[in-house]
Amino acid sequence: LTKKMSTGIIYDNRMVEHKCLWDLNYNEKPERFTSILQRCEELQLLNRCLHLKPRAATKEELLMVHTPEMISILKNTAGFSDEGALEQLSSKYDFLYIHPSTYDLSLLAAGSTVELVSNILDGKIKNGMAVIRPPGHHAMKSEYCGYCFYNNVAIAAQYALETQGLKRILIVDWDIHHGQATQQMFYDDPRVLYFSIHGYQNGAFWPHLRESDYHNIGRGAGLGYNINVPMNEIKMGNSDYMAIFHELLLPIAYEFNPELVIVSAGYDAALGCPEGEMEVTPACYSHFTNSLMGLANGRLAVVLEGGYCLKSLSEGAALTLRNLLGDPVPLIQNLDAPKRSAQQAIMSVMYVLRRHWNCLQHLEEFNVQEIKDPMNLPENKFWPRIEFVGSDEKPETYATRDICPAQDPKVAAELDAQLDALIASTCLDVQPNRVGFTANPAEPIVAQLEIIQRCHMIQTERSQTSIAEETSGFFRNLIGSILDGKCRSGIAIVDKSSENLIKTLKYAVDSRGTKNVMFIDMRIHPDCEIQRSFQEDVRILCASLYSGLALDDVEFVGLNDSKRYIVNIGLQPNCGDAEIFSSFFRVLLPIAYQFGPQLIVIAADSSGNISAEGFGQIIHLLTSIAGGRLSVTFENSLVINSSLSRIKSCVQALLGEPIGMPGEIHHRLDATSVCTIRTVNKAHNPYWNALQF
Ligand code: X5A
Ligand code: ZN
Repeated sequence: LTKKMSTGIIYDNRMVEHKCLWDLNYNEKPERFTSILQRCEELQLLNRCLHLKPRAATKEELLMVHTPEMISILKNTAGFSDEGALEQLSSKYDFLYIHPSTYDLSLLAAGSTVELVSNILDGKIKNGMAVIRPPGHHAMKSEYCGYCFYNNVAIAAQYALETQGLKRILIVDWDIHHGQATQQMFYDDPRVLYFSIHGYQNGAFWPHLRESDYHNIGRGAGLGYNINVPMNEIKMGNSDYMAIFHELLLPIAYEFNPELVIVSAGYDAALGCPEGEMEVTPACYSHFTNSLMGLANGRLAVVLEGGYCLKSLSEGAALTLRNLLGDPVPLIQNLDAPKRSAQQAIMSVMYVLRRHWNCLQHLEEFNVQEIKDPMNLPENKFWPRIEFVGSDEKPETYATRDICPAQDPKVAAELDAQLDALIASTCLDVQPNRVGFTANPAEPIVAQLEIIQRCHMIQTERSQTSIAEETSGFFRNLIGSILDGKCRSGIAIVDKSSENLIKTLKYAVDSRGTKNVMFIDMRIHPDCEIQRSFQEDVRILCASLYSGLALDDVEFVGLNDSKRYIVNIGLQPNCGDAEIFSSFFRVLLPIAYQFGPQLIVIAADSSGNISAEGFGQIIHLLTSIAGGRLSVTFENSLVINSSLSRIKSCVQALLGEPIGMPGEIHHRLDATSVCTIRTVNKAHNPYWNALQF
């Protein structure tokens, strides 16, 4: 049996020492660090992690991305007790304070990030989180900036490239500020895909740089490997961020196929953060995290950057860690259409990158009217500073107090109450068994699947009457254990599933009162009977995603009041993972998120053109929804090798173990499939407003 790999955590208690001596209310304050650890402790997450030993970065490591002056200037301040001199030096930089401990702690922050990444690459841990300060993503080659001294994430990425020979690293920067420094460091490098979602406000949002806009997509060999999603409005929330993940980040990430994913994890886009003024809920960070965990064999390093509302920061960070540990992803509700300006940002990014990424090619016939011209922006008072990097326009001194406008106390109290309610309603139950398993007892396939031993057997009485009856008992017990909270998810290998699926779905909604269930038929011949049984039932969404003979019109969306609850994605028999992934990201996943089911039931078999890995990845991505309550039924009529590997990959996904990557998603999409996806998308977008693209 393979050993279950753990989640690492790295931090150093000395990191509370770094503080602003002349402005104790400065946003980047020690309580950020303590509140995160305290929340992780409360949720009993720390004792489940492998604790890595923090260490200082070496000079060689720093010099991989910084100049020698970046070391010496700060080194000269170490232990220095003249507060006035520290304040004066700090004023030379854009948003910065230096404390006598800053030099040592910046080295520790950078070194700990390298340590986290190297432990992941050595296979000592599966994934992990660095709870560190000072943060890093604004620290440029030779300029401290934005509370940052050394670029922790960039150093760790460069370390992975240079000493471990990695060829593809994905850096996701979900901090509300653009990590301009990280962008600069890898701008020419196709080995590092930098993807940042940040506030922009047409340049009015700090750091006020033109280089943060969407048209900056890399240079030379690195062209296409720098992606900025700038947001020009405040109050962006879960719907906007999930759209960015589904429409851009995930398709591109899967096509890029990284060997390592590093997150510049700021929590300043979270609800309540006065810096970001955005509205991402803490639970949404679990979704971000989970959706990246299928990549790179699960090698994911989450590194703290910003986040200045202690409540949403600590909750968001704790839920991120909890997700790394494999706990279920909390539900996020009330997803809506992304805001118009978020849609514009997404479309602008698609437009500039469409020639670089196959997954964006469906946008050839783009409505260019929708795209803002990055060179022709409205006036704003920051433009003189906008070419800040490498220009002489830099001001002599900067403010040394934090000038983030004080929040209206009434608004702050409301936000606080809203956060308390959200935190209280986040379901924290962890089921005693991760994956339930059931099969016809004599089923030979079970003996061939070692991985099944890691599942929880669900005992079922053998039926004396018929196989159909027996199967129906299996299903009921499996779904029952999931709904009872005994198992998080389940898998069944059975005969004669079709007629029993209808009974099972009815059992879930009628007998168990489940509010809504999503059924996904991924078999080569989806069953018309199932769809017909529920075509007028708003509680059950019946989707099919298959590559075989057309089941029904792909434009059919259901009848009467339940229009929208039938989703048919019938792809060409010659399609493969690329087309299936595209339909999944562009249609099925956004609909699934918006539907927000309490339970997902999937019917699968061994046919169709999806690879075992592709299938596992889709199952993994679906575990974000419905709190992970997902059951997969495999038809065993065709017990062949391809079904063995598909079942294995599926169980791996349900167990939270690394799943491989589908091989074939790097080619242009089959034109007919693109057409089908577009048709289904068009048929459904009057009903599901998440489908805007
Ligand atoms: C790491 C980070 C932000 C600096 C903001 C200055 N820096 N207004 O979030
Ligand atoms: Zn930030």
